[in-house]
This record gives sequence, C-alpha cells and structure tokens, in this order.
Amino acid sequence: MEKRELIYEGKAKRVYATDQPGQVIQEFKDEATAFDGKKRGVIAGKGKVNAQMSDIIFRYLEKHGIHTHHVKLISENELLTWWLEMIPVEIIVRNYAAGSLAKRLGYPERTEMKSPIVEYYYKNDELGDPMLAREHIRELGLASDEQLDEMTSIALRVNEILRPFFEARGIILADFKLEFGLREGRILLGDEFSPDVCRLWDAETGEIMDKDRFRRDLGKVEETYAEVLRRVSEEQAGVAASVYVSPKKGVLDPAGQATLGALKSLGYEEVREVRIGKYITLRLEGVEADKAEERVREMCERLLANPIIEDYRVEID
Ligand code: AIR
Ligand code: ASP
Repeated sequence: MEKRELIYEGKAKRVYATDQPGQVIQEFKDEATAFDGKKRGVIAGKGKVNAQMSDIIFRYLEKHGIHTHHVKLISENELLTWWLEMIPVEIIVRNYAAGSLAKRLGYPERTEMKSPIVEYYYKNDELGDPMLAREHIRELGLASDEQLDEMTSIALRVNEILRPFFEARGIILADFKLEFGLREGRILLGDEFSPDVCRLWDAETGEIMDKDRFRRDLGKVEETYAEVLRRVSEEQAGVAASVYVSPKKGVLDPAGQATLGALKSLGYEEVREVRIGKYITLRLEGVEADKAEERVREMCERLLANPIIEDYRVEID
C-alpha cells in the first residue's frame, strides 16, 4: 500500500490519501493543543501512544459489534482507516463530573452522574466548539434526527463496553469524546480513542491519566501516556474467559430435580424444568484470544466439564 498526498492536517493528525480506494492513512502527531489551540506544546511519544491505543480500542469495539472506520495499524504512529465524510458534531459521554460539565452545573469534580450524560458540541474552531441542543443541530442541518439518535445510542453502547474494559485495567473512564462520519450512507465511528479525547483516572490513587496533565501543567505527561498504553495493551491485560457448564438434556440431574420439587412446593407451578450447572471464570496471560479459546476448550474436555454428561460453552472476552 502506497502513502500519497496530504489531504488534511488537523491539530493532532495528518490524513494522507493511499492507493487503496476509500482508505486513508491517519498519522498521529506529537504536537498537543488545548483550550481551542491557545495552549500549544509537544508530548514526546504521544503520536505513537494515540495511534496504538486507538488500534487496540477500535479493534475491541469492533469485536463487540461497533462499526468503526478502523482498518489496521500500519506503523508505530499510523492507522489505515476508511475515509469518512465527517459529521461536525462531537458527542461527549460523561460518567463523572469534570471539565466543562463541572463548571456548567457547579458540581464538584468527580461527582458521579446518576446515569451517563450525552452532550453534543459543534466541531467548529472559530466558534470555540460550542455546546448544541438537538434543535441547534436541526437548525444548522448538521445531522438528521435519525442520525443523531443512532450516534447517541452507539455512544452509550461504547460507554457500556469501555467502562468495564478500563475498570479491568485499574482505570476509571470519567468521560470521552466521539466523532462519527458517513461511508456509503452508513454511520461509522471515526477519529481516535486516546488520552487526548477522554478523561482517565487511576482507580486506586485517583491520579489523572489523560490530557488534563498537559492542560493543567501537572507534569509527567509523557510517562502517563506511556503508562495508559501499557495498561490497555493486550499482553498486559491477558484474556478473560467464561465457561458455562450444564447437564446434557436427558441426563439425570439430581440437584435440578430437587430444586424443581422445592420450587413447586413453594407454589411456582409454572416451572417445567430446572437444570443446575456451573459458571467458571478464568484469566489467561500471554496468549492471543484465538489460542485462549482453544486452550480453554481443551481444559473443559479434560477437567472443567465432564463431556459425557455435561455441555459447555466458552466465551472469550
Ligand atoms: N474533548 C472535547 N473536545 C476535545 C476533546 N478532547 C474531550 C475532553 C474530555 C471530554 O471531551 O478531552 O475528555 C469533555 O471535555 P470538556 O472540556 O467539555 O469537559
Ligand atoms: N484539542 C482541543 C484544542 O486544542 C481541545 C482540548 O483538548 O482541550 O482546543
């Protein structure tokens, strides 16, 4: 694949054409800006971290049913992606108060939201990315109501997928920004997912692990970006597996029978069948997901289940 002319340069990325129809290269820069470009600097290694973290997160989201522009990581700081016609609305999801929400509502930082809050902002540097109501989006013709509904529900789903992902890595996902675009009429998640576009707090120490370190001159910016990448990397996190074991249909299940009898005597006449199995969770390190599934199946055959009388199902996360 060939890298061709520069199509667009943003504050954090350069986009290049390629010889692949519909695909572009996103090159991540070390340059950082904040407060609508008023603060400028360089975070050494940021381009690398942001490209590699986006690669990991987008692949994880794809695996969980989210459609994104991601194709693959092609160098340490470049991603190959589908070219999208971007929708100029930034979607923010907030689990905790921070930044502009803390200011707007007068909430102390780190107050947990009763349920995740979705906000819309106009991607427009000249206007300073103002917050938008649905009616403003309609007035400006930035997206249709259906598109906005779809982006909102994808954003909430992304939150449901990524909150536990970060939690498992000792990180609280406080808030994040998503951008969407269209490819052949379909809405895809675009842009990046990195410490530049979200707020991450260490679950144990509360330490800030995102671009706020740069915005607020907290120091240790490079080290923190590198630490976030280390935590989200697959080798570090390992693979989680769930095994569900249940008695085969038709096989005598004394525990199930006894429970069925007990339920009926409590008045639950509608219960026709009870089968009692077990649920096992495992964490494996140093293996890829495909290999992990093969290994766990082998464990089921040899120890975790009795394949003669029990069925089992393996799920790899
Ligand atoms: N964000 C918004 N515009 C640009 C970025 N990166 C992200 C911030 C933060 C979230 O959106 O990084 O994670 C909310 O930002 P704020 O400033 O509205 O509190
Ligand atoms: N990157 C944006 C800017 O330069 C917003 C931010 O991250 O603070 O203004």
